[in-house]
Amino acid sequence: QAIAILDSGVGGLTVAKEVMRQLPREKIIYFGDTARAPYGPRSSEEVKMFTEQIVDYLIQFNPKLIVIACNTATAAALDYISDKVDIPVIGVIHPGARAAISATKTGRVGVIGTVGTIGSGAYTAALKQLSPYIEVVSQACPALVPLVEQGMFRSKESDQAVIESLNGIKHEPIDTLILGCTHYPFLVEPIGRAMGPGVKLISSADETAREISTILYDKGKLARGDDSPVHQFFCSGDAGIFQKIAMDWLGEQI
Ligand code: DGN
Repeated sequence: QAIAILDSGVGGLTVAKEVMRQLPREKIIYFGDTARAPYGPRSSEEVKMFTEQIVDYLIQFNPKLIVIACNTATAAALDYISDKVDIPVIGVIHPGARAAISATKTGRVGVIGTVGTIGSGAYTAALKQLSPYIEVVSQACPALVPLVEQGMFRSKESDQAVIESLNGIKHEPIDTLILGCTHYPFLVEPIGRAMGPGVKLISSADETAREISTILYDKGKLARGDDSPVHQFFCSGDAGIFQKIAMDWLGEQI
């Protein structure tokens, strides 16, 4: 049985890569809704409906766990999808919040994400639930996802877009910044340069992979075979660009 991972596009590949690293025996079935990305500017009702459609598609493969590897869809649909299916469903917001709480020394944490994620307040709620006195500053960065989806994550345009997007938050006295969108690890270098060495960048991917491992271990469902699994990738838009970005990011043929 595979682990199903979904996102609005290529962003969830940042989580898939970490799952492959931490759990190399697990087979992954990935779905990127590239025809309808970005999800960030859409209403939460619409994102919820899209997420449900993708889950209905993925469930035919009989996965053992579903990862909503998109912060926007996690904020809009995690509870709804968890109630709907009878296998574990995990999102990326709580893992990201946990990693940030472990990392911060000053208790001042920044969050960047899509308009949908930041507008939902889901990170602030998750952080304050873990640590009530944490101070949170947030910034939506709507310009970044479309650049990543076009494969332009190592370009002058994306460097410039990162600088402009972070202009506000880089002056805040934070010591930790959550990359609250699974597309942003593609831009980790320019984001790091823009924020400077005093700010630790947190991606949900590591912690999400650890959570998957814990759940599968508890259920006795970790893969045991010695063969390398053959992963499957689906997207709803242009398969050529998706494949190019995925092979570049994952460093392997797909
Ligand atoms: N990768 C998604 C996220 O983490 O929010 C959303 C990207 C998007 O579709 N705007």
